[in-house]
Amino acid sequence: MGTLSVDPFSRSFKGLIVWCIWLSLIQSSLATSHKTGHHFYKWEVEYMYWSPDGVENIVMGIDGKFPGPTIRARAGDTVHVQLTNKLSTEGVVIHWHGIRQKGTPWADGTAAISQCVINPGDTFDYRFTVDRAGTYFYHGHYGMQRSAGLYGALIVDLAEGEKEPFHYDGEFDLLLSDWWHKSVHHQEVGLSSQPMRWIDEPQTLLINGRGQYGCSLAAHYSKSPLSQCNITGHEQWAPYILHVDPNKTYRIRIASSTSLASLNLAIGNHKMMVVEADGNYLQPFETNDLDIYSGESYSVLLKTSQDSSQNYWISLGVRGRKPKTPQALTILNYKTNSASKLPISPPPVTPRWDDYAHSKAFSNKIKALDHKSIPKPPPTYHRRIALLNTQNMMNGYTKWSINNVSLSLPATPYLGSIRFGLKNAFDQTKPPEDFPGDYDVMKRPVNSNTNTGNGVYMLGYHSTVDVILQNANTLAENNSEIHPWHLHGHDFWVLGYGEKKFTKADEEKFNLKDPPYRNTAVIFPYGWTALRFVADNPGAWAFHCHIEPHLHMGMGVIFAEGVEHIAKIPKEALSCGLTGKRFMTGSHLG
Ligand SMILES: [Cu+2]
Repeated sequence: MGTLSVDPFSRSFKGLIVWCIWLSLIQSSLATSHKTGHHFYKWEVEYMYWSPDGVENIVMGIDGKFPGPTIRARAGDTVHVQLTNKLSTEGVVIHWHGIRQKGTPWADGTAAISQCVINPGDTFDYRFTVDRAGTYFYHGHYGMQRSAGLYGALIVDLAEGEKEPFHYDGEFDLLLSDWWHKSVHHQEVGLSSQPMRWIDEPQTLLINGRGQYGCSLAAHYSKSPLSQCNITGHEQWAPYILHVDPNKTYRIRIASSTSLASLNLAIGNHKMMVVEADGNYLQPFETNDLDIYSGESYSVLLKTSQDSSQNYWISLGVRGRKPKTPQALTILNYKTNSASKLPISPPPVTPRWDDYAHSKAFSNKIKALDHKSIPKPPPTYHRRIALLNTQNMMNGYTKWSINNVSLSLPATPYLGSIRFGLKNAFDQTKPPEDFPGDYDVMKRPVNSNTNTGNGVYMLGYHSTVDVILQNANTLAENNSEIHPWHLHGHDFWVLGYGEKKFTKADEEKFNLKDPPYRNTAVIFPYGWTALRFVADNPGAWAFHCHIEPHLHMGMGVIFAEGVEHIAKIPKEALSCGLTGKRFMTGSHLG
């Protein structure tokens, strides 16, 4: 852990040498084989006292850690997490974000979709293959447990003998999040009250679970009057420092698990080369600052080629919403200096929150690398689904809706109810494929009323599906918001972004040559985003806005395909709702 005063590299040098010799012996014995590994973790999820930003609060931790432990495996390995719920008063599940769960759709960790929640005291076994190298993370997917702090990093290295299309000497992993002092239960009750009480902006941005509320990070050097700002390096909220050697190349893996905030990261005096997004290689491009939305991950390469007699600020700020949250700061420490030496150049300034031209320019630079690991998009689609994103009212409650349906999850997980044909488990009417042609996306809804629903978009197995995500004005005049959409079980090609309402003519501008292959893509205010994917993964999959309060207020849909091809679903995944009742009466599920 990189903290102010502890140098991880010198902690146990002797032990390191012994370990290196041992490791090289093992590696030479494995050099000729391509053995896949098995990683077993026994985890307990519980609430615990923690001070993520210097203010004591409760967080949802794993095995006494916040954020949860990092999972590190190689492509092709099996990960087995035996998860026990120690929360006492609520259920839990964990979603492995970016892992496609081929052949194990019940391990996707989505409550009411792929499994029943794990009850207090119960244990559930997540077993899945990590089939592709990349930067991923995991997080709670029940209620708003991501906001409660249930997340951690999941890094998949290349299989033995494979090579990255770029070189680096060292690596850092940054998991970004946002933090509220108000408890997640308090936040949730506000969102589902009448009238709604919005959660407002986060108090603090966290880097690897560490932030400094009410401190300018620089302040602790100048003796701030606030006790939490006098950081020695051992506090739970001491910044995660990046200690680097001069003239090296570092890979910085960055993932955003924020509940709400769209972020921008910059490193003073240094440019970054962006090389990976959501587990897929990109055509490398250089940038001064990186936009990252909730649910996305990137790798950037950093050359430590600047004046090594100085340290530099790394800043993280909010985009897309009026900023009420201070920038998070940490330090890029050239090891030639003390980590506590204050940078002489000021922290990079986050681009203006509403400079969407800057955000769009960044998104449009993202192109897939021509690489054997990334498939090319099919030239045409079988089915196009247009999804209009609106904010609505329902009996005085505020909702988010897709084609005027606000998602309300059923009691029986879709995976079980579709597999076993339990028609009473969810709406059997097909959700709408489109929205009225005369809908004015630039204005507030004429009729703001909406309905809840939980129907499923049943997709033809192996069919190519296009999704047009259409943004619109919210309930407030002259307002439209950013929504990062995340697809479970698949990657999609991002064929393009556009302004205002999507028209047939926009199709001409689709990028079919080198579109990025990702699992999360943003829709900009008043804009549209076009995606294409192949429905080749049997299962029931969520497709939703990754802003947690938005999903909680209904901003998502369910896709399902090939469910009849799914082998035996573990009973423990389906021991609730109508599938659970079948177990109780002893009747077979199928
Ligand atoms: Cu949203």
